[in-house]
Amino acid sequence: MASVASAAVVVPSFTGLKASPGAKTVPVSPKLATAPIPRLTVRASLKDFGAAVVATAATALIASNALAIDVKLGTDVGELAFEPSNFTINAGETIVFKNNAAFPHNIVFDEDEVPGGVDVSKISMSEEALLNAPGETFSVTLTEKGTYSFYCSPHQGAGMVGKVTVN
Ligand SMILES: [Cu+2]
Repeated sequence: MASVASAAVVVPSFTGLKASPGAKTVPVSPKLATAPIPRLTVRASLKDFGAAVVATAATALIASNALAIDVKLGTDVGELAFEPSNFTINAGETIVFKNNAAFPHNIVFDEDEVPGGVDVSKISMSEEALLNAPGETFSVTLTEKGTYSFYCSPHQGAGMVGKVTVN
């Protein structure tokens, strides 16, 4: 199972979190219409609130999986690499690849370096597809035990490759 989600799209899918973003901003602003400066303050804090909801939703997404590991696409210092690039997970665990720096990136599993019987087209992005936006993610759940190699097609030549062992 694999899915692509941008940070902007994740929240609306959380129908359980209806307390989210803009909904509460409308009732608040009119009450403070006569006090311009505090209103600016309130708006700023509501904006922060929205960001907090997004973060909570993202956490809920991860928590809803039995187990998950986050892999950064591009290191914090901007290197063209997966971080971590060599790691171990348990069968059924989800890998969440997240755009971090130096994007666009993508994730393609090497058909010659996955456990027998695994269809790489079902766990990979296409060679041409790219994660362009900051924070955009690609998630994949691996169920077959063994070693898998993957790469970022635009940056494979620059060494943006990785390996995951599923136990
Ligand atoms: Cu890349």
